[in-house]
Amino acid sequence: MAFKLTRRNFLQSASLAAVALPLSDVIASETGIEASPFEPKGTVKDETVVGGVCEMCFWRCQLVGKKRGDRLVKLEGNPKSIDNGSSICARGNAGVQLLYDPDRLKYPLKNVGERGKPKWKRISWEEALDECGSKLKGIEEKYGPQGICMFPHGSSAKYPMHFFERTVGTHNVSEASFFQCRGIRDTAYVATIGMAPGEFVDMPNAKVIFLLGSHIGENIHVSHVKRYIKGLQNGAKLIVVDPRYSAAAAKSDIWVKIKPGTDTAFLLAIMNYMIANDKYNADFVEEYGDGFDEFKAGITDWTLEKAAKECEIPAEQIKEVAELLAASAPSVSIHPGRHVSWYGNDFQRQRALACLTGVLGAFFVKGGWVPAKNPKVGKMSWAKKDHGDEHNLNIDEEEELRFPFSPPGTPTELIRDTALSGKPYPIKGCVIWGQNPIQTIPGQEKMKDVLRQMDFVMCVDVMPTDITMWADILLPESSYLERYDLIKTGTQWDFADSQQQFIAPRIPLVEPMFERKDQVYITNEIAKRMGYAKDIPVNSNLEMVEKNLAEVGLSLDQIIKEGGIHVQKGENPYSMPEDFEVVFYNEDIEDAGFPGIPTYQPVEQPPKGFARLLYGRVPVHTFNRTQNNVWLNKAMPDNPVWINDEIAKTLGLQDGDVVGFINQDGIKSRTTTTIKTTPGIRKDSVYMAHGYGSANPLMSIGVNAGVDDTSLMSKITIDPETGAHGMRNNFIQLIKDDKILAIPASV
Ligand SMILES: Nc1nc2c(c(=O)[nH]1)N[C@H]1C(S)=C(S)[C@@H](COP(=O)(O)OP(=O)(O)OC[C@H]3O[C@@H](n4cnc5c(=O)[nH]c(N)nc54)[C@H](O)[C@@H]3O)O[C@H]1N2
Ligand SMILES: Nc1nc2c(c(=O)[nH]1)N[C@H]1C(S)=C(S)[C@@H](COP(=O)(O)OP(=O)(O)OC[C@H]3O[C@@H](n4cnc5c(=O)[nH]c(N)nc54)[C@H](O)[C@@H]3O)O[C@H]1N2
Ligand code: SF4
Ligand SMILES: [Mo]
Repeated sequence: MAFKLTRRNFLQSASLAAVALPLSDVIASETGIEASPFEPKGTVKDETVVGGVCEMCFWRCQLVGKKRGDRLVKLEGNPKSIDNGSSICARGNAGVQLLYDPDRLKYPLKNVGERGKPKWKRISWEEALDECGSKLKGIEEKYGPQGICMFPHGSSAKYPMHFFERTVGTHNVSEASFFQCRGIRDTAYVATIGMAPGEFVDMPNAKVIFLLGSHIGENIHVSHVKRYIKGLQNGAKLIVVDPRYSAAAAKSDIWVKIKPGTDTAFLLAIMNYMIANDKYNADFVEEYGDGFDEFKAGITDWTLEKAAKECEIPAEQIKEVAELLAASAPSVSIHPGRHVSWYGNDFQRQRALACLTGVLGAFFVKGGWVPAKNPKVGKMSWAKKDHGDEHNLNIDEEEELRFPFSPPGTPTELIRDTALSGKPYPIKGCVIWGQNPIQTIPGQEKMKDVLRQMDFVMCVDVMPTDITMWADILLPESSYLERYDLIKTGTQWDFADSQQQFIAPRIPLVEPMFERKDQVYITNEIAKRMGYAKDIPVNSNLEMVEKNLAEVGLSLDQIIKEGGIHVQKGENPYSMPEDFEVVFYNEDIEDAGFPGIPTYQPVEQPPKGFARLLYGRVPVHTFNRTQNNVWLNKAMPDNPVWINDEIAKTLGLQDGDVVGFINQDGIKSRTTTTIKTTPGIRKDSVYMAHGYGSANPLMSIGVNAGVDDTSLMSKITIDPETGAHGMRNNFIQLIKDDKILAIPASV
């Protein structure tokens, strides 16, 4: 989609000019439109305000704001930060445009049309909260607390999530960050080393950085990218395993162009080769390994040749990778990954990654996996009550866990299936807070059916994204630049021997505009109306932050004096806990009915004429949430689909051709995008950036820009150990000029 200068775009770009010129002058002189509500009041002077914490993604870089009068004109990294420092990414920068986006939610709205085809009526907060409180209470009384489900994500969703889970007492809470993102990684590492791994790899000190499907550079978390770049500058070799020539692959020493879904076979062959040739870290395994003999015996099948055939890569390359890792051990950063909900065979792959780190002895050593030791702060929230497990959908009639290695919460699919079948009980109320389950969870039509059968749906958001079209009541939250909020804690980005720690509460940089409210206000008002006034733990976001700081002897005043971030001495990150062990063969996993040794499970292959749909991040967007941001839209207005150049040639396709898609179930994309032909992707797959193709006309910039990858994911795959989604088992054909183009198997 080419950039067009509409009035809307003009106003947005005019606000860029406002950095130099008061906005009212720009608007008045060039358009004759009345002055903006954001016009600075009083005497205009420039100032820098501290205490901002970014939430354009979930990494929470620390910010300062440049203000002219009341208006925020620029965001920068907080120079006091020992995390992101003065750097922020393109999305962080563009936070100013989220703040002043004219399409942002401003007032409580009631849907007087249909779910999915809303007609909005502006209502008062009083009416909106009364409606939410009475509807949710009604559902709780009729069906029990389990009749309410919740889809939360992000910092502001924690407080309401605790209310519904701990106080009201529903188990039916499903966080996107677990069930469609990193939950599998966390529980697989817990089953192997007893803790979740974060992305704690000491890349600055690594001799080798090993990335399996993590495309750092396109996926951007500032301090993480800094670590990675520092490692490369310090001479680390880079191994990238990816079916696509990603930004990371472009920097790599070895690019393993693996067949999608076969990574576990690759990892097992590396380990088998190292063990068979005595190239593994026997001392480490001897001291910290558990079940190593069973593991060793269980993977002997995985010769280089067998894996080479399965993964469609040269045996020589697997050997080269194994040799390089072995020669550089233990200073190797085996990245644990982050978005790992791929194929439904992911728990086993994540276990294999953890075992590979163990075989190399790369835990708690320079250049290896080294967990950050973050400072403690208070965690003021709703008190935990015991509601029993009777209605926990993850526990079956025999009192066994259906998904024994599920991350916290209830697997999304259990909630959706229960809502649709009414068995074992109805789910009739839905609270959505900072998540966009329409574009986040495979099975978009299923999600719509789930929402259709609800008695009540409420949604708290900042933008009119697609999920908001499904709400009965839609509440506008103040953005991360307008509210006090959770405290970001962390450690120095570069893993120095004695890491410093930091504590950075989110402090608003501007007052909330229009009628937007924050999460403590909204949750408390609903809680009061549901009869839970006596359980309310704090009265405002500010009080929550103050109390959490007070628990560690700090105050907001002090932190502001210190420049928005409190820095203190940290601990040596390389010290290993006393009882640390790497469980290579895990009996508990076997007792639960799954392979106790990491095991490769092949995935379904594309049917004839189809290619596998792969997706991922782009540097300038965060999923769908930034799609309406005028700066970011200009940077990447749609999501061109990557297709192998030889395949493209046989189909007569060229760069820039406009195409739509149809998937294996006959589902067509609603919108189109352009073609990007490249040798940098396998012939059996196509790739597109996730998050595009919004359907909500209220997003005047993002609507219909590019294609929504989730809309093409009608096949639902579940990882059997965790209950999390596998999302890369859908297959597509292209549609050009109304003709379906079958993808040749080979050319
Ligand atoms: N097809 C596909 N699906 C995916 C992925 C993928 O790559 N492809 N990635 C997966 C991963 S890794 C993740 S982490 C998840 C992310 O899944 P989501 O969390 O659903 O991601 P977003 O699209 O950012 O949607 C978040 C919603 O929160 C709103 N929001 C933003 N800021 C605020 C705020 O301050 N307050 C409130 N109340 N709302 C706010 C946004 O406007 C948006 O509607 O998606 C997963 N699903
Ligand atoms: N700019 C930006 N940065 C972000 C985010 C964002 O939205 N925007 N989101 C953040 C979040 S919440 C997360 S979880 C992370 C996610 O970041 P990552 O964990 O890096 O996940 P994806 O972006 O899904 O990565 C997709 C990569 O996996 C490759 N791939 C596909 N199939 C296979 C396979 O079978 N095997 C292998 N080895 N590789 C495969 C794809 O080609 C692609 O390069 O990014 C974070 N950083
Ligand atoms: S990585 Fe970018 S978007 Fe994410 S918190 Fe940092 S500056 Fe914000
Ligand atoms: Mo994620």
